Amino acid sequence: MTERLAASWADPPGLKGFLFTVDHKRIAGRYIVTAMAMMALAGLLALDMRWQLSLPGMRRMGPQLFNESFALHGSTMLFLVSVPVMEAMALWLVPLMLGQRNMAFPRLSAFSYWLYLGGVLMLWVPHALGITPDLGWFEYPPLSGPGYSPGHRADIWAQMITFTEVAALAASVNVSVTILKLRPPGMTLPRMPLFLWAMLVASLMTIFALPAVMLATSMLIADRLVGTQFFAPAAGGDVLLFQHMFWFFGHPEVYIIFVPAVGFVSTIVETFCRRPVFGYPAMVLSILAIGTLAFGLWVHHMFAVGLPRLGNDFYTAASMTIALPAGLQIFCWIATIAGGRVRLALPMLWVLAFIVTFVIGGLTGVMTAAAPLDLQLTDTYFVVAHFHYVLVGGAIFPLLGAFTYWYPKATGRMLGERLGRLAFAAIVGGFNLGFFPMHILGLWGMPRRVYTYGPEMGWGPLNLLATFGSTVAVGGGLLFVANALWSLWRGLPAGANPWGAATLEWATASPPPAPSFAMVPVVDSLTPLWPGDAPLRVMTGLRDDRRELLVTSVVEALPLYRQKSPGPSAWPLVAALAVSVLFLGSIFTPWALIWGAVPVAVALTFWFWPHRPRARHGPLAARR
Ligand SMILES: [Cu+2]
Repeated sequence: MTERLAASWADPPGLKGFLFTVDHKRIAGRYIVTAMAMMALAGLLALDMRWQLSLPGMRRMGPQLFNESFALHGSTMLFLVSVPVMEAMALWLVPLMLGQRNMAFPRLSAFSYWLYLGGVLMLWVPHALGITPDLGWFEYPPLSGPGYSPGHRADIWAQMITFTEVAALAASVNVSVTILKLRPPGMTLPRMPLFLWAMLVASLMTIFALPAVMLATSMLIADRLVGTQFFAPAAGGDVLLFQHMFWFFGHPEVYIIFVPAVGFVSTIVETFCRRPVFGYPAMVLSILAIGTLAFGLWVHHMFAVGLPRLGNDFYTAASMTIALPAGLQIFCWIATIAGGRVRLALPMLWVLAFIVTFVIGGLTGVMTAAAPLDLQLTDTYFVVAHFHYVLVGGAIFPLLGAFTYWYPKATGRMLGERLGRLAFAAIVGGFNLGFFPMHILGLWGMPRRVYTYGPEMGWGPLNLLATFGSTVAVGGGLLFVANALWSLWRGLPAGANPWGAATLEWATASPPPAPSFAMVPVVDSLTPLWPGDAPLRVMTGLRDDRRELLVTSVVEALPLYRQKSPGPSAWPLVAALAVSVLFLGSIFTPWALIWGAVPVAVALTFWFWPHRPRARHGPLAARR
């Protein structure tokens, strides 16, 4: 790597570099750390609630505090952890896996992070001040409307959504364009790693799903602030409209979280079985099928609201259909494992835990997809057990596996193996001990969202077991964090490719330098780094005295042109601050939309001010 190239991509030193950086690796790093910190807080909240429920008639938490705790836990996990952390993994990983030096829109990455941070502060600063949203993670009207929720708790929740969803939309646009336009020469669509397919589909799903919930929460704020009647039946509004819009986002959201996990699992399985994932075309098609079908089943969250019978039947059938592509993926992974030389390293253990746990969650999903059974199970602990199996087993376990797998690439050190196995055992064992009994509690009729229950119900022993399991799992989580911090300092040095993996991110040093790659690699197979393939070829021709990326064609990845890539900039941060002020102000006065738009417009004007490079090299720079 030339010194000139490194200098062109280096950030300014100190605070300026920290605030103005557009390096996808730095931005994604802080995105992941913030999301992991949120996950730790949400986990501790959950533990607090579990202790309250451990014995009948406990008095350590009152009903109001319990309401606030589960609302904060759910909102944090769904809006501030799951989707952001997947976007963040993509921000870090996608350019590296493409052999590229940055995202397609580097300043948009920075804007996305700062706005996400705004969403974190929007929920947790009021919590610290004692104004915590207390209506669950979906805040249905009329309960969240002006009549039943005075004050600003409901607005805080609704506007936190706007922050995080704008951030997620920005990241998704960025990720999908990067995958489509910045692939290295030779990486045609059929040679694209499954992780990139998964992130492409998840990003497109985000772009389709998220506007619905932003619109719903904005309408809720309008109902509360300026007296519109969108959700007020007395004035011709419709309360169910909110539920439809919410779940039109809410169901695909589950898959927006799960599909990236499919990418993690496929990557890890490939590396530790020493063979490409069995049935690549079937995998790609099933990812696409999930991405499409996920938009046709949201009503299964509303079976109990009294919709027409035929509607319920349709959504039952649609919900069961999506089990087919998901099942197909499970079989492809099992076939890969069965036919490969499996190495049970730590990331692979997480994958095995994922398969077992996710299959249990999928089966209970098929059960709740049946409208008649769902009428019995809805709002009981059975549903709590089901979605924790799906979300923790289907997304968090693969995420922790991915974290373990790419940790050496990001830090240059291996994650401690012994402590890692201990944390793994505690998390997976504790999780199953904690959540499996909830299926039975739900079948016995224990409702969700109760802060306590009487001894005569007979729910005490299983709740105690659930609390014990959750405590072990949270302890395992803390061990995982401790291991990550300890390994940063004491982990064994990792080379460029410690796992012997096949994808391009392992072709550069660990951790990757600021420009990531000295040259653009050229790919001629699915597994360019494995022996049996020709040594990696590279392309020359990008300038090293300024930031440039190679843009290629969408299907064939043929080189098209060189594109100037922007350097560090203050404007993403300023624009995010201006947007934050607008969002915050608009829960107090509608005028914030008008006056708040002025600083936003100023920031965006400077952001998009065209910079023509001055001709410094005579004919070369003047060339088009
Ligand atoms: Cu659903």
